[in-house]
Amino acid sequence: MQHRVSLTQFLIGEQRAGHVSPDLRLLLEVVARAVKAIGVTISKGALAGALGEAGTENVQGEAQKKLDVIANEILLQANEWGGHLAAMASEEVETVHQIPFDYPKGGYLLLFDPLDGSSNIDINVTVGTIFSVLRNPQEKDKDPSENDFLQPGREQVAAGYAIYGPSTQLVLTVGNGVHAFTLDREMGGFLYTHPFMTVPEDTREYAINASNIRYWESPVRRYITELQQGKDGPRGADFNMRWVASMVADVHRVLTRGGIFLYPLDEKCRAQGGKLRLMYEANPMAMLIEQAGGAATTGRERILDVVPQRLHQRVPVILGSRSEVARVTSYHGDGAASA
Ligand code: AHM
Ligand code: MG
Repeated sequence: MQHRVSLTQFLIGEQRAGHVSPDLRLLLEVVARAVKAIGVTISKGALAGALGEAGTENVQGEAQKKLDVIANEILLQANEWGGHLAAMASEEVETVHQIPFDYPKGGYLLLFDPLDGSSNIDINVTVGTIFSVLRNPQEKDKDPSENDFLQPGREQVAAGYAIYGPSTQLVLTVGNGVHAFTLDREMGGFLYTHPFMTVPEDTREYAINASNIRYWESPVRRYITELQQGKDGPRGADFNMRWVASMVADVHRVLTRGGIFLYPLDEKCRAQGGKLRLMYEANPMAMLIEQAGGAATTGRERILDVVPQRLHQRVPVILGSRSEVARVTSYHGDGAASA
């Protein structure tokens, strides 16, 4: 039997190399346990009575699925007691989730989208969990405020996602490359299967919700039109399109074989600033993509440099293979971005 390194062995190695502290290692192990539990519930589907609407709305006015609520509860409960966290923030929770007073507090802040792509749950298509870890800037005995979370993405000490697909994988960075682990369902543990994932510099594949074309700004319309013209157009090559509508699945494809993913600013989402959330969707994905050699921008600036104003702030997202991200970003600089 092939010997594989477990997630625990990998993290202990990272700790010995000085890339993670003991508390961060514990945090990541707890997140891994929580996503295993989420994955089990997802895989039971209708048998667990977990499909369908919860009948509630989250802070952003979106209808919650039962699994949104279940996944959120699993992550909150798993991370409350270990003493590694100062507080948490979630897509499904309006404000900061404080650690109950009977547990010790640690030095980290954890942010997550408990179940990304939840419109795909009921049709049995891949969904995921996205998370981001920041340092708590507060003194240890104080409850962190929303303000303490509002750090630019470049301050993240770890970021990752779990993808619940044909196999369940945990994809992780602690600032030393991107590493993926595959869940061994019989043994119940994550095993190290994809060291140092890299995004190829060039690509011939793009991902965008093309039904929004009439809302796009002119730089995006120009870029996508050129791709669609294929070898008869200015690019002189054919491009393929994929759109799963689960960011985790679309970004995982980009991390695995390259590509460019866009959820740009458009007229439909302009008032909100974008579609995807900065703190627990765009920032962790941008850190992963940059760590894998790709690039991530809003079209106007590097995502990891955006200074957050609100916990649930939204931003435009353009990420993936460097050469394509650079091209569409340069179109934004051509003076036509507001058209
Ligand atoms: P969610 O966190 O509420 O599931 O929303 C985010 C999702 C992303 O996973 C995906 O990229 C996008 O919304 C899909 O949007 P659309 O349905 O407009 O194509
Ligand atoms: Mg999401």
